[in-house]
Amino acid sequence: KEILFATHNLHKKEEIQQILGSRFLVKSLTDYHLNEEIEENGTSFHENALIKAQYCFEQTGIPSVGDDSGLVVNELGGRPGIYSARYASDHDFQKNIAKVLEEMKGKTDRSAYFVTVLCYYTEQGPVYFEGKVFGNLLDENKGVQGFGYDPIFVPDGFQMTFAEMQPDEKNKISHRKKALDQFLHAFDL
Ligand code: ITT
Repeated sequence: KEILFATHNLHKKEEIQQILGSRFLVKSLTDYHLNEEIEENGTSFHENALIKAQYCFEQTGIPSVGDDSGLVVNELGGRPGIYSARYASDHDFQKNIAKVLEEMKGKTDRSAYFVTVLCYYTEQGPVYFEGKVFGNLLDENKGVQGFGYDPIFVPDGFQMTFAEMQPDEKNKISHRKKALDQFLHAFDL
């Protein structure tokens, strides 16, 4: 079963494919030759997920899923939040991590969460699913797996960062996994 995700992010696509398993074939915007940048000017994860999914549905006529995700840090008033992909520099993970670590210097409350909001867009309009995973931020990078802020995030109940876990371990407990599970349940997929 083919399923179209409105993303340009290959790391996301790979994670989604691994989470959904071989029953599904995950396609991205690139696979449909939609190489244009979509302007994500929404003011919430939900709005940005909608912008991506609706764009993709309108371009292809195929029911589409948008994934908008980010890291929400309590001490930073929720930042980087919806600006996670471009907090210091567009998709430069090391610079974005460095900015978060700089702002978190000396802070004792290091709690944060990752969130994924999925928007499934069909001719009937949008439906949303959300997954969160809570944890704490380190003060340095650890591990090389995953992407984005994974090297500084230790999920509750674990002693290692997402970037120190094997991909299948992260994908069992992640925000993206939780959101995708809800999506699958809702449509009995
Ligand atoms: P698309 O919009 O094309 O899907 P994007 O990378 O721009 O790709 P987002 O706007 O949702 O996606 O930005 C999410 C950013 O949050 C992403 O670039 C990472 O820096 C971070 N992020 C999202 N999920 C993550 C995860 O599972 N682990 C670590 N960082 C993550």
